[in-house]
Amino acid sequence: MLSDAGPDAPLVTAMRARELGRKSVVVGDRVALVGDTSGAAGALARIVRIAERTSVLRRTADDDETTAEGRLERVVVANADQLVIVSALADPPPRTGFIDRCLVAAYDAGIEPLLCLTKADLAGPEAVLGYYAELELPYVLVRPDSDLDALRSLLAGRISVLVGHSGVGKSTLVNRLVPDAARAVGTVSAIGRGRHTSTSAVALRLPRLPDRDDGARQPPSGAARPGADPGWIVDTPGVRSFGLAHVSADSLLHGFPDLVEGTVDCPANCPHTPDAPGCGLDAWVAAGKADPRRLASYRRLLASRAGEGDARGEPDQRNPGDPLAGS
Ligand SMILES: Nc1nc2c(ncn2[C@@H]2O[C@H](COP(=O)(O)OP(=O)(O)OP(=O)(O)O)[C@@H](O)[C@H]2O)c(=O)[nH]1
Ligand SMILES: [Mg+2]
Repeated sequence: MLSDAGPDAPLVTAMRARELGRKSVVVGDRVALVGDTSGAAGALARIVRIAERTSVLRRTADDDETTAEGRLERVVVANADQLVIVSALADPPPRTGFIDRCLVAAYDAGIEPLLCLTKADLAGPEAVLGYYAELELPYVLVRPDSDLDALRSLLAGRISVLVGHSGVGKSTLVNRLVPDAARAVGTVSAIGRGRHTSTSAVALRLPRLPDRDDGARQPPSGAARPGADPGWIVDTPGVRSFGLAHVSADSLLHGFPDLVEGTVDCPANCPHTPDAPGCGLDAWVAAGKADPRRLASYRRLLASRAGEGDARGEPDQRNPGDPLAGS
C-alpha cells in the first residue's frame, strides 16, 4: 500500500526492485515506490524500500523450534494493529485451542485481538463466550442478515487482519464489508473442513463509513466517527493451525491474562507445568479465579512447545468432555 495514499489513491502495480535483495515484501508493508505510480493500465512501479514495520504477525508451521517445521516461520502480515480471530459457531465448529493460540500470537506481536464469531445463525455463542468470561475480550457476532455497523466501527482507523480456519467465513465477511472485493468463497464439506478457498492474503481498503444523520445510530463512544479513516482489512487463507515456536515459554502466559495473577506466588523460574512444585496456578483455578479449561489449554501449549507430542489434532482424543478445546 502507498503509505501516504488517501482513500481515493489509485491502485498501483509494483515489482520488488532487485536492490532489495532477499528482503521480502509482505502484505501490509509500507513501501517507497519509484517509476510509474499513476495506476494507469500497464503502468509498473518498483518497490525500492520497505519502511520499518510497526508490528509483525508471525506463525510457524509447528510449535517445536527444534524441528525444521518449527523453524519455518511465516510472516502473516506487517503493520496490523488488530487481529480479528474469526471462528464459526458451527460448520466448522469453534475450537478454543485455536483461538487461544491466536491470542498468544496477538499479545506477542503487540496487536489487539477481536473475536469475530460467524455463523451465529447456526449455533449460539454461549459456550465460546463462557470460556472467555474472565477475559475482557471484545467480540462481535455475525450472521448472514446481521448489520455490520458494530464491526465497522471496530475496524475504523485500523489495519485489521482476519485469521481463522478454512471455511469459517472470512472472505464472505470481507465481501460484505468491501462490496467490490470479489473474494472467492467456498463451501464447507461434510467433514466440517473448508477447502482452503483463499490462497493468498490481500489487503483491502474499507469503504468510507456512511454519514448518518439519525442520532440514534451513532457508533459507540470511542469508535471512529463517520468520515474518519475507515481502515484496512486483510483477508488471509485459512490456516490449519497457528504454530507458536517463535514465542518463548514465558510469553505464552501473556495470552492468558486471566492466569497471570495466579503465578505471583510461584517459586522463581516456575515452569507452570502440571508437575512443577509449588506452582500457584492449580490453587488459583481451585479457588475459582480462572476456568480450569483455560489452565489446561495453557499447559497444552507449554507441552506442545516442549516437543511433548502434538497437542493439536482431534479434540475428543485429548480432551474427553471438552469438545471445544481443539486447535
Ligand atoms: N450459515 C452461514 N454460512 C456462512 C456464514 N458466513 C459464511 N458462510 C458460508 O461458509 C462457507 C465458507 O465461507 P468462506 O468465506 O469461503 O470461508 P473462508 O474463511 O474465507 O475460507 P478459506 O478461504 O478457505 O480460508 C461459504 O459457503 C459461506 O457461504 C454465516 O454467517 N452463516
Ligand atoms: Mg477465504
